[in-house]
Amino acid sequence: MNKIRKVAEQFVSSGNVVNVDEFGNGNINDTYLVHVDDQGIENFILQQINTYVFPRPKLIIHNLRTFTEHVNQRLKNGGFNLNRRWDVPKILPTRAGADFYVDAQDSFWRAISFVKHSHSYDTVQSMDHARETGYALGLFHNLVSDLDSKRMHDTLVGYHIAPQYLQQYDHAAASQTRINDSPLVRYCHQSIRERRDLTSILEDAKKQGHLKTHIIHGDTKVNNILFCDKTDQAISFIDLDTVKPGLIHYDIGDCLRANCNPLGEETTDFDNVHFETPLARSILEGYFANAGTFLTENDYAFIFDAVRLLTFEQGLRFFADYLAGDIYFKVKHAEHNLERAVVQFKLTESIEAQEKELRSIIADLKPSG
Ligand code: GN1
Ligand code: MG
Repeated sequence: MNKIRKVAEQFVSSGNVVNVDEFGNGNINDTYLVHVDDQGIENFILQQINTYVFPRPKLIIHNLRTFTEHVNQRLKNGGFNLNRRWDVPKILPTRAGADFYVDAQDSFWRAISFVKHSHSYDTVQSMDHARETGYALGLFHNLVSDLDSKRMHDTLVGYHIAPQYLQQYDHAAASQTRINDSPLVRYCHQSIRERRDLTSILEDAKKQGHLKTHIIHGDTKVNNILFCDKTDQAISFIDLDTVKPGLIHYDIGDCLRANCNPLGEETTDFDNVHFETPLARSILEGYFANAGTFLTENDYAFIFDAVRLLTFEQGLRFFADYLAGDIYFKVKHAEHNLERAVVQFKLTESIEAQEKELRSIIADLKPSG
């Protein structure tokens, strides 16, 4: 922690760093909460960007600047009648006035402000909470719906492009880095075999012009949303490294995948993994309240496919990483990515079993006219 404290000091112009604590449970970057002793200087978030995953971290900083300026402008002039706080974390400069710090080992660090009087949850707590979660995503999409995609870089090439994950899986399976023929491994291969044909559904729709590129968040788990300590309303969306051009369906699908799974991504109680459709209804209700103004007929038509695909994709990503020897996601033990993959494939089965209900919820909530 001494080394990290030294890095933290680079972002403090007055006062001392008194403590640095590990923060959150991200699978990619290392995140810390830095406590500073000077009154008037707020505690802040320090992150070491994983440059294996994000090989061009300066693009993240560029996007963050463009995004923040745009959103703050929209909040000022956009005619929003929000009746709530909505905060965007700020990039904090180093003592030298830069947006990031590169240490002697060439590691890339950046600091962002901590949104005051807020808290987050790892799982959705109630129907109201689910509605707030959807509301936050809808507001996020709304605020960037007029941000020109060309002004934002691709910080993570191939992210959420499901056919590319399928290729990576095929490659990892063929290279046989990890030889294991357990029932769980066979189950994963089988799950992929049965669904390979659906992998390109969103990319095909994009190519055919049915779905258009927007600015997306990229990682819409509920623990990336901050809630107000006083009102418990959603007040900020954090983890902005993957804010970049993409399909809003990646976000909607991923939001339902991540947040309608009460047992969570890390469970090993595989037989009880299920998709909680009533939560999906509440999330979509909240989402449509803010997104109704820019969604098209085709956008609605592909929502079910997105939920199924993004869940299958996450299984594919975990399993391909397992087969490749755990090079992308952080793991706590040798079978961790395999177990995570099984959870996602079980969740995919549960989504497929409820296709009719889900489609009718979407049709039901869709504004008529
Ligand atoms: C990664 O590190 P974290 O938890 O913010 C991943 C997401 C996955 C998620 C699964 C850049 O996000 O795509 O959905 O793990 N982020 C990246 O928990 O790959
Ligand atoms: Mg993330």
